[in-house]
Amino acid sequence: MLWYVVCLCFLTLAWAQDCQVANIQVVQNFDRNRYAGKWYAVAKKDPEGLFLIDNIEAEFIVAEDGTMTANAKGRVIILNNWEMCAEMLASFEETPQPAKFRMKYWGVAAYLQTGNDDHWVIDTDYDNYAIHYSCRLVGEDGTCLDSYSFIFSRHITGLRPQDQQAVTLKKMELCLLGKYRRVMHTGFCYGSS
Ligand code: RTL
Repeated sequence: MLWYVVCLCFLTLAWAQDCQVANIQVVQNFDRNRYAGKWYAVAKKDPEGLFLIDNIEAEFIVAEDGTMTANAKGRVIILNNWEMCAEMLASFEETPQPAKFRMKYWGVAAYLQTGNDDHWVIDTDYDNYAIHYSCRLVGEDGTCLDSYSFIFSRHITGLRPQDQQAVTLKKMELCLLGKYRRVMHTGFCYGSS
């Protein structure tokens, strides 16, 4: 009986983990008003190329008409050795699924990266943790060839122990378990607007 349950668990996991971008589950009945406010990145999985390094935080703002924007900052190194706090802005475009957005982003300074990425909210309890995912390139086999993902927390100190299990499960579903690195908060961006 025990073996049967164990096998069933593995089968369920294998099924949940087919790594097809089209099968990735996002938050049901996503409520952007509850998602609004400040989040600290406590872990991240990097995409190819230049990216935010650490001291990453984001604030999501929902206007009266419901449109969502964000500002974010984080330490970056550009031109090979110039370290700075990148201040970024973003606007979000809705899709038929409430937890899936298209995110247009750009830097407050013109020399910073601009882009247009998916912004999917995979899971959140709104008050403590949120799991973000973005696939930049889907391969011919339907799996993601270039993705990035943030684990956000409302608390700069990290995830609460009771949220860690849910987050690990989602990392697994995203086929990204073991690919995240902790995001340090050292005060590098303090004083930036
Ligand atoms: C996240 C939260 C919502 C707002 C924005 C986000 C992403 C920012 C990125 C910035 C990259 C900047 C670089 C600058 C160097 O030129 C998802 C955090 C805008 C991806 C690489």
